[in-house]
Order: sequence, then structure tokens, then C-alpha cells
Amino acid sequence: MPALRRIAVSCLRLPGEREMPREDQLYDNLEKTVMKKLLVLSGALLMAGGAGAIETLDCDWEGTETVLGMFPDAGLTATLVGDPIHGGTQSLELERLAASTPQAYIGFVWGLQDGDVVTAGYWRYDVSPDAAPSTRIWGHWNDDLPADLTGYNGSAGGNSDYGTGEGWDYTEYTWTVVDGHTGLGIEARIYSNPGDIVWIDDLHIEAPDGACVMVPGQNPCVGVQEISWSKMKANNSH
Ligand SMILES: [Ca+2]
Repeated sequence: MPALRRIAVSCLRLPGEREMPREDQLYDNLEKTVMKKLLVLSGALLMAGGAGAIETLDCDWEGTETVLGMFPDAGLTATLVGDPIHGGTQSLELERLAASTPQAYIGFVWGLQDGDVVTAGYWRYDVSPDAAPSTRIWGHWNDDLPADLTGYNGSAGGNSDYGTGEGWDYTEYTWTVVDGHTGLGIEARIYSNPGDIVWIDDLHIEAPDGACVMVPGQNPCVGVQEISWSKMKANNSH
């Protein structure tokens, strides 16, 4: 039990008591070598952790922006209201106008690659258990982001749960990027009939470090917001 013996000797020896015996010196050197290797290993693990880091962006609808777009055009109305609210003083009210399921675009993430993981969720207010109105979080691929907010490269799936219908509940979904897609559009869908109204609040998005995330009123990717807004307006005008 050399390690135990080493510790015992170390604890018993007083400073300046005597020269360290040769055997103890060997153990001491070995200890230092092991510690150095552990430090290098932990540094490597930290760097690996850094590569897997995430960035987050939230939208609480406390400003003036509502949604980033929609499908189909004029398929819904999006309004900031003071009741009901999950947090702050405003939430987003979505009213379904279209017969086919309208999708409010509430977030965009781009700069993605295969294997990347994006998680998004929001609070929804629903007081009709097992019946419409309801909202679900869904996603679609848009590989033309950020230039074209209306781009569509297929459904990315979403959370099929309609919620409990007993007030506020949090719904979320995690997408894993496949098939070379580079951008994801995050939607709030409204079910099931024209005139149905739902409320959502406190959107939270988690994306891989280095990806760009955009929500209503916020686009930290410098210089992109104006291009995107003007492009969206151009697309919505025809
Ligand atoms: Ca709010």
C-alpha cells in the first residue's frame, strides 16, 4: 500500500524535520506527474464542454413585435394583449383565420449542421380540456435563412400534445438537425377552426453555440435584422 504509506509519512513529518527519503521522493514525483496528467485531462474535458455549449434567447412579448411571419399569408392575427398573461404585462394572442392550420413564426435558428440540437418551448393558455382551441409547437426547415424568412424545406416535426387545457402549461420540443439542413423555423400552430383564439408567452430557445437565433424584436446576429425584416415585408406584399 505505497499510497497510504506515503500519506502517513507526509502527515507525520514536520516541516524541516528531515530530508525526504529517496523512496518518498519517488512517490512525490509520481504524485506530481499524475496531478499534471489530471490537470491536462480536465482541461481537455472543459474544452470539449465548451464545444457543446448552448446559447439561449427568450421572447416575453413585452415589446411591440408580435410574430416574425406566418403561413399561410393572412392565416392568423397576432396581437399583444394584457390578459391572460404568463409573465410581465403582455402575452401574444393568436386568432385563427384560415381553414388550414395556420402557423405563427415565432423563432428562427440558422447556421446549423447535422447532429445539432435545438430546443424551444413556450407557455400556452388554454381552458378547453380535450377540445379546441389549442396550440402546439412545431417546426419546419428553412435552409434559406436568414435571407428568406418564408423559405420552406419540409416539416421538422413538433410536439403532438395539445396540453391539459387547464390554464397555463409549458410545451416544448427538441429538434435534431438531419439531411444537411441549416435553418429551422419555430412555429406556434392554432387548432382547429377559424375564430379559435390561443395565448402564448415566455418563449425560450436553446441552440448550439455559434448558431444564430432570432425571435420577435430580437436578433443578436449583427446586421441581419434589417435585411430580414425588409425581405419579409417584400415577401408579404405580394
Ligand atoms: Ca409576457
